[in-house]
Amino acid sequence: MKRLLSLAGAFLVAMLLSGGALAVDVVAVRIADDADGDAFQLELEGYVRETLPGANMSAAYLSLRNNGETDLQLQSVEVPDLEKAIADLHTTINENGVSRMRPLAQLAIPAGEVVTMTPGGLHLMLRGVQLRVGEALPLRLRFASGITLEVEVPVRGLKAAEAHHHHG
Ligand SMILES: [Cu+2]
Repeated sequence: MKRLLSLAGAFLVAMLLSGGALAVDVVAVRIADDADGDAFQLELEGYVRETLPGANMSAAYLSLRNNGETDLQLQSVEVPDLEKAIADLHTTINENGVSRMRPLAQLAIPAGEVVTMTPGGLHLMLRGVQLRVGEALPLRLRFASGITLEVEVPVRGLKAAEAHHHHG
């Protein structure tokens, strides 16, 4: 799925294609700037883990590939449909053999590179959510350049989520 828009007031709504259980969900976004030819080009895929019964915390794992020539800064993520839900960028560090999560002020996605969130690494911490397999969670990604991207990520089972597929 590709779109070409002007950067002026750019607001793009992209829906991840949802298929069968093993389907790869990918959305590719291109927003061209007529002025200097710099384009926002992002390929994004990901999933969110289901919540345990009675729990309201989860984590989402996104893979963001910057196909443009400008570095991107993901500043914040919101859950537009859930009033009490909070999404925070977290990284995981190892301190004397103990894994600890640390909030990230923003996430840089350098031009031509891919940033992949994984269990035990970078992730999107979610609070105030209850998610079941088969559902999709809408997320709103805000970038430093002012671009806002809305996506839906599929909810995967806890075991399926651990066995994250590899892709090229
Ligand atoms: Cu976390």
